[in-house]
Amino acid sequence: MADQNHVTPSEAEIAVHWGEEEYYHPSPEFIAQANLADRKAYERFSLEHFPECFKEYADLLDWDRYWETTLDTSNPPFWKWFVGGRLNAAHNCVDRHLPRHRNKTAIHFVPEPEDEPIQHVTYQELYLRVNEFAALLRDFAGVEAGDRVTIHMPMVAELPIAMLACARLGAIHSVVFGGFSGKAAAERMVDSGSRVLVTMDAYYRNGKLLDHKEKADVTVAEAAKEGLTVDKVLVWQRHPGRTSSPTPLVEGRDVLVNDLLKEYRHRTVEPVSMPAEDPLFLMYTSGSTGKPKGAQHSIGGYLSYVAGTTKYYQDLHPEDVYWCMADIGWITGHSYIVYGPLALGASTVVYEGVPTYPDAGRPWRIAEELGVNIFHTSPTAIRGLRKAGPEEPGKYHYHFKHMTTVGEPIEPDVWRWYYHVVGKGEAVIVDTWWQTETGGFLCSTAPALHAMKPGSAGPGVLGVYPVVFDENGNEIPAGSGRAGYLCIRNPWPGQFQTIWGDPDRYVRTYFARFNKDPGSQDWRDWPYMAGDGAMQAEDGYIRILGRIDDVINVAGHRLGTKEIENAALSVPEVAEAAVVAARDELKGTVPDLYVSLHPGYEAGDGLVKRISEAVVKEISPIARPRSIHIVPDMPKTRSGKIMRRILAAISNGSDDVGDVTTLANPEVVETIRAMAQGAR
Ligand code: 6R9
Repeated sequence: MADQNHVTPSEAEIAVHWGEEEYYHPSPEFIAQANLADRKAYERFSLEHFPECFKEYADLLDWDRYWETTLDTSNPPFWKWFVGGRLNAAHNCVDRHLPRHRNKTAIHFVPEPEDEPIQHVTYQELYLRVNEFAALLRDFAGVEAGDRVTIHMPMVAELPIAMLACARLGAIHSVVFGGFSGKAAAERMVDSGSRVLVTMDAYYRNGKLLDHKEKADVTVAEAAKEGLTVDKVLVWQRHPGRTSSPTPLVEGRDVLVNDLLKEYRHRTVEPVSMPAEDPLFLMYTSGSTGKPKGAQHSIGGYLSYVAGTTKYYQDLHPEDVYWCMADIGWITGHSYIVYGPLALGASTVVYEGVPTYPDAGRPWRIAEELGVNIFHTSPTAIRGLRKAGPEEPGKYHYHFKHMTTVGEPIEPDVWRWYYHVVGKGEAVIVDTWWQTETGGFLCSTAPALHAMKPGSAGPGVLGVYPVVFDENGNEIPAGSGRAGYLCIRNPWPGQFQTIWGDPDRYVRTYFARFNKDPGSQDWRDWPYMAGDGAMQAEDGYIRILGRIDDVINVAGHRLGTKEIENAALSVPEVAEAAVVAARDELKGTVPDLYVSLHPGYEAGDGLVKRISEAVVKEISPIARPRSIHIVPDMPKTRSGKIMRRILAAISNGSDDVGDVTTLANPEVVETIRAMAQGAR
């Protein structure tokens, strides 16, 4: 068995091999202080005790009114958790900590120019600032419970402040990743019907001050084209009192938050007591169509789940300094920078910029300066830091007890560098598998209970039961060496409630395929299909193989191939576009774009550049294709479907493109291969 917790100090630092498998063990020091050190917890959370076991997570929160029904399954698969309960998320993340933690830092904000001082926002200050902004949102922008508020902001302390202010009012925030284009923000605003945009004038990244306000103007104009009027644009200033964006304010619509806030000084707003099942936020993510979907998360279930998983899997204690180096614009940041740590009254780090600027020592300097002891990041960041400064961590005096990797599969070699060099052999690692839709971790080792295995996420977390199905819905037994569709047998409180405005798509995408009986009210008949391929080893650990749908994971960011293709198709010459995932040393996978042109057009006149710019404008620089190949024709089946499998093989330098005999135009394959592989 993998999960032995009897370790000797000498074993703690070295890999132990069990047959083919490589295991690492937590140190006795870590085990001695861990929040989850008793194996019996897994018995408490067994399916026999489901769903009542999740009361333990909900009891981590303050409830205005306790719930009557732990799980309501009467309208499958729209599960309802903690029904009848009432609470407020901002109260739970801020107010309730004041008696004991008033002067403790809630948020360490680390600005990008390293000479700008770090801001330590205490719980008291957070309380004041959240209240003031909530008062402004309510009294100036007219925001009420249930309204959607779009927040398109960079990584600054004002971002969680804006989120918590919405939560205080019972409004639903929809945070759009700061690096997304104005147009991408507009699409999300229109879908959610939100009339208020919270933004910032500018921010720093890679040594440059980027104008962010200009994106807001694009957002409002694009939203108007779709019939949505944005009433208010609330513009925070990165440097209060001095304008850092050349883009002017629009009279009557835009307002400088920092100025207006002076009118709301010391104003307090009662936290609105909300039903547990009301939405806390929407988080848009990519799926297999061109339209991003708004994953809707509840207040009670979500907050309970992130509090519980932060406590047990991040092993967060009140005295820890915790840094999750993700962006709050992604689900990881929502759950494990903002809501999880703040619900537990811990200190969380929000940093501006990138890990490798001005050099690859930056994260380790921050860790040293703040005394960070729990560190959380992605394989892409680890690969980048290893490449840019393999010896850097050793130069700094920080000590991590715990580290996380999330967002994409991590290569065992990269894992070992993380363990030995970043963690200095002292820190446990959890490889946490989960998704925007799942709210919190689903598969991970329990850091003090299970041995770590490089490249594998681990077993299901407390109360979560993964299963791998084959094409026909038969369970693939653990240890069989066969891959299949990763699913979860049971609901859990962090699970999203629906896709905003599209409940049918929610059922179709995640439940229809392996549902046994559409009329059943038994949750056992409704496994959740994650969209990832996976293998389960004999020890129960899950190894994630990657997406099985039309989603590409670029540096941990989910991008829909259709979204990129649609952007390419906005260029008039482009007739057809196909995007495939190409392996990349740093980012895991990157998009490669193949396009064919309308008759009469030819490549030239900077066409490749225009296509590339269209993708950046419609989505974001992270979606920019690695290469764009203008091909004479796409490989197609006789029914006219583009064979992306063949293009993917070509992009990945494979000599074997598989069977092409069923193609309508097999001869084009060699032409494309010569063009694409010749180009590199
Ligand atoms: C949290 C987050 C979800 C997709 C998911 C999977 C991949 C996430 C992973 C992982 C291997 C891990 N993924 N964690 N793959 N190992 N530990 O990343 O959410 O942005 O929605 O992406 O990311 O493919 O389906 P999201």
